[in-house]
Amino acid sequence: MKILHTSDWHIGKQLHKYDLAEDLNLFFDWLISYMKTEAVDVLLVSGDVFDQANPSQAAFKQYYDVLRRLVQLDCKIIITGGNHDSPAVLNAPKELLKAFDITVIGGAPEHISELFVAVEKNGEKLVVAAVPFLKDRDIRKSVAGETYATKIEQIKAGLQTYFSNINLYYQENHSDTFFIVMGHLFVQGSAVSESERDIQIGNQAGVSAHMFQGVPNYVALGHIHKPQAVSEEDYIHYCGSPVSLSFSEKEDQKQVNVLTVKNQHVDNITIVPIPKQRNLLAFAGTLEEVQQQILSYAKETALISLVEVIVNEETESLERRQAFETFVNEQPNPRLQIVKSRLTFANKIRGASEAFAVGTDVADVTPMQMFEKKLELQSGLHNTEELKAAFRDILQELDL
Ligand SMILES: [Mn+2]
Repeated sequence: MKILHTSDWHIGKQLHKYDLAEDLNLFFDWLISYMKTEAVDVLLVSGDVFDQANPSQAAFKQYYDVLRRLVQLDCKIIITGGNHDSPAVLNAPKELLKAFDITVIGGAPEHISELFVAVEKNGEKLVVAAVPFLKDRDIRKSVAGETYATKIEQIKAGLQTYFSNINLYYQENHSDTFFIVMGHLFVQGSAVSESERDIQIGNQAGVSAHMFQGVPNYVALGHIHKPQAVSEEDYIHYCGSPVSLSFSEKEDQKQVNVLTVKNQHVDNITIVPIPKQRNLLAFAGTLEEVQQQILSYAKETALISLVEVIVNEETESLERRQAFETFVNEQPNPRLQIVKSRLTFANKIRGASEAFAVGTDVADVTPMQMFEKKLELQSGLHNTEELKAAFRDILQELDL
């Protein structure tokens, strides 16, 4: 039996207002042809199907289009909700999709027994615990007046209990059957990228890989966009997002994981690289240097390259600002599009520091100004521009 593990499709995603629907369409074409050729029996989608809790009509259309094509493959499909998904939105067509052998688990159900999906194909059996993203209330009893540290501890303990109950339920009801656990969470030891939105109080709520106790034969995780096996535990895998969703993922080789099960054992785990259809690039330097890089860029991919431009100039001047604006708006290379640009000056006329006088009301200060102020006060930082860029991305992700 062949099981294909993918996650973090983020249908509807825009990269700095540039729609990535085409990237996903090409991935779906590739996925379907791969599944057909390799006769994949089970498809697991481990959360973040949509980018937004309330997807656009175009995003729904893309979702149903790909499901319609997948249904023709005679393949069991299991889809779980991620932190970006609204459980209610994902669950709305659940009963209808059941008729097409698609199981959807949008959010944590009343009882964990409802997470278990038994699959039988070609004389081989397996059971999947299709665990979606777990919200605080699914795993933690809120206590008034609790401190930050204890909240994190509670979430960690809650997750551990939840997953050990999953193991327990499996051992009591399905033991000896090949066992896969799906999950959408941060497991410690994994490297993150800019585009994972951490709802569970940042990465500090990450749990240890030991939590799975070696019980499942394979753990199919979503949430982290950079594909990776978790620490030493080679049965726990993030397959990553199928396309690059942020500039921090520009170097990633995207993949799907294909698990072959024979006689109730893992026969092999194949990492299948997804062909890259678009390059994401960052060009940095003075305006002249960046112009040069952009004009000489000649790589050809199916989709035009998306570029982040970071220009650092010596002394602030209106003329430099205008030259920058003009270049960004009118850059002539048809192989790329600038979707994100920033101009900074080593010598500012008026720095962020002057934006704050003593007694400034916090309501008058933007989060970005606050962050810049914090950086100013922090001595010995060498990567402030990078930090600012990362912070700007976070603000954008959160729509602040
Ligand atoms: Mn995601």
